[in-house]
Amino acid sequence: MAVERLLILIKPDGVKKSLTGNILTKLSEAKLTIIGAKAVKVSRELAAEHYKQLSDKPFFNELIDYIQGKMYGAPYDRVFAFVYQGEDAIARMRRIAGATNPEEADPVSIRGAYGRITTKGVYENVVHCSSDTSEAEREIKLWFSPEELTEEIYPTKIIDTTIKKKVWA
Ligand code: IDP
Ligand code: MG
Repeated sequence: MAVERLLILIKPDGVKKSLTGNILTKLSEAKLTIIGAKAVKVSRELAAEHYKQLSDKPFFNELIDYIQGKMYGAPYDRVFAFVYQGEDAIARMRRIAGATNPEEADPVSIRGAYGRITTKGVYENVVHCSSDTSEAEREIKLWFSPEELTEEIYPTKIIDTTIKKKVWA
């Protein structure tokens, strides 16, 4: 079995419901290593890029609002993003997360225990979990820069930039 990495997001409904601790405890059953972690205010561009394979779905606009936490407002309009690494990581984490539809998810999984379907029909299922290695690589590179991870899991390169950068005043 191979070492894999994946992106986990605690979605804004998980943040709003104060489930961060419960979710991390449940995920820790998989005995994986966290190699990146941060809080993110999700821009519309990031949301649309993350879910680009679902752009033709009837629920796409609601899904983008949901991952941005639009309906919750501050201070819940954010996600907590993690990169986990370990043996067979993707299947193990998806088992703990549960099925996409929270009503069909195993009741002891995260989505089964804490998810719901909104009156607008959005599956508020508390966590995002990459579904295969290529999706995981795309998502990790989208959400994290190389220096935000404790391991160099993909090839990197050094470039010269003249980009303005915000630093502490
Ligand atoms: P996944 O999150 O289990 O990988 P995907 O099919 O990649 O499931 O869908 C991404 C997200 O879009 C889901 O987690 C859920 O929030 C939402 N979603 C997926 N399918 C539906 C649907 O049929 N109705 C409403 N929301 C959905
Ligand atoms: Mg998916």
